[in-house]
Amino acid sequence: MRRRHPTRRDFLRAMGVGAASLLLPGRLTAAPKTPATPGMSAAKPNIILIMSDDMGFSDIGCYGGEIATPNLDSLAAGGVRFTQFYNTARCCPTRASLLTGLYPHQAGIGHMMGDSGLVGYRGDLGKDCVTIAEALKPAGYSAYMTGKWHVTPHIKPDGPKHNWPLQRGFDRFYGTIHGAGSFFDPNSLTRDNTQIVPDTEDYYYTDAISDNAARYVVDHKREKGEKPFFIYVAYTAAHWPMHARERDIAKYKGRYDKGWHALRQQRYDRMQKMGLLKKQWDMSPHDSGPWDQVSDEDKAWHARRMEVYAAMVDSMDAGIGRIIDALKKTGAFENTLVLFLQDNGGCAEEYGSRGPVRPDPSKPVELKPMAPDELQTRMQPTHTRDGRPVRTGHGVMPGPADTYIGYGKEWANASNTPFRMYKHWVHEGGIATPLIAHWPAAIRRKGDLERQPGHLIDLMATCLDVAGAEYPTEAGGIKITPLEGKSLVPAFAGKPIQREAIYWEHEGNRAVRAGKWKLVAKGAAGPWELYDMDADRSELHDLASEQPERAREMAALWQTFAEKAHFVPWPWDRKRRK
Ligand SMILES: [Ca+2]
Repeated sequence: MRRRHPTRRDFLRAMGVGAASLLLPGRLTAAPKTPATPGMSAAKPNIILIMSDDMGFSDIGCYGGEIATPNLDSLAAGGVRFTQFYNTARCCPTRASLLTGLYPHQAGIGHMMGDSGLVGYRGDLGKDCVTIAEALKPAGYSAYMTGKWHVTPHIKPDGPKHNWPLQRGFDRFYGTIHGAGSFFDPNSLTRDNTQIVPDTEDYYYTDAISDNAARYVVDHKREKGEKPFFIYVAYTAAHWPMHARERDIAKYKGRYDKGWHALRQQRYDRMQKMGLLKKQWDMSPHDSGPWDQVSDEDKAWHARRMEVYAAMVDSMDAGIGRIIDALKKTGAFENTLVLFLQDNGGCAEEYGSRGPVRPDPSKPVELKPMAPDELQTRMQPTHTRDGRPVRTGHGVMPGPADTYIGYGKEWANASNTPFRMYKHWVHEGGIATPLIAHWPAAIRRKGDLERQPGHLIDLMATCLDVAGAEYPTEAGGIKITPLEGKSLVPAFAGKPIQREAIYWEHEGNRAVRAGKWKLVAKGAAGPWELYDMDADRSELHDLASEQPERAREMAALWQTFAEKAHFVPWPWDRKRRK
């Protein structure tokens, strides 16, 4: 057949994209008004959306990790695990996309909280989008949130609050407006609209996020009875700093003494055994040096960094267990859809972990304890509330409140087993996340793996679908950008979701996935790489030079969408923009 100028339809068909998607508009403007799941209870389900921070694809137990996550594993055993779910590679854009069902740039947050003046990069949640909480309200839902917000630059206690959770559809909020901070004294800690200080002597943020979410479940039952609720639980575990309770760290003492290569191999083997990886998907090359060439002193330091990381995940899982207990205690467990995912891949940023120990231990400084009601305003505190200096630098043993460092590239490489790259990049190591879906009243599959690709944009569509809610076309007189995502409800039952493609842009890193093909590039000027994800999900065999026509067509597909969805113009190439 002569195909000198293939049409978009020809192209998508060649990509293996289903015919049904070609007949449907690419964007959903209204969800069905009645729940779409056969056999679903007449009562509207509750929804709990749980997300963790800066964790790799293989960290939790039911995705191959050695970290003890019995509660997540139990949700996985009673529900469905997606093997190809995707985030946007970074904290802010992921949260903007999750909350709105749009690509992050369409919600105004293509990058972080800075305003570049470009429409996709304003750094503050737009008025032409709605949050899941806002969209569910007309369907009778109460909405609560605990944890990390991070979709506005206005983090000061007395600054503008128009984009704080209570002004974006949530009835109650406990958490942080900013995106990172001490786990023992978080900056921008807020209850509803008021910034506060930690309320207990042995405060630990992960526990507070869990316990406030559990409290919302119990309070809701008492105050609202059988009416449905939506809770968004956004943990900061296991983002830097590596902060954990000593008793949790102790559980992992010695667990990482064989080093990062051994850990990657152990996880790879387990993932193969669990069926999460295809046999032909090789392990990506190590991004870390041989463990046996690390000095004994550094081995102890590195091992401790990973022990604390594991402890952070461990305590998050224990907290998820307490939220599940609250659901069971209030009789809500059966008809609650619980979703768990991660906001980006393992993080290779060496935050605070390079260079000499600071402040210089040989020059003691006098620091005053903080007043009991003094708000913490620093992401990285200079000192603990009781007046001890907060230390960074190579060799600082993390865990306690007076330390502030990351876990490092080598362990991030292990977190992302078997994939390449990290948080920031849109190769699989940056964007692949677990997605666990658990809902006893409606999901009949127990412990199954679901291999269809999905993306954060689908979470809004899924919530609307199960709630029988409609996506608005306008709000407050402003036209709302049409929804991008697809409901995952069919996929819960193993049925196909029709979609054309999934797109990424972050810091000039770009990708498009259509069917089994993925085109991906590093940086604004990096060349396109082409991968067959069925054969090579670790992205080790670039087919761009073997299949130049496919690469060109996919690049054109990306460009067309990038222009529509405000990925471009972008701030990464200022010369061209001028
Ligand atoms: Ca993150």
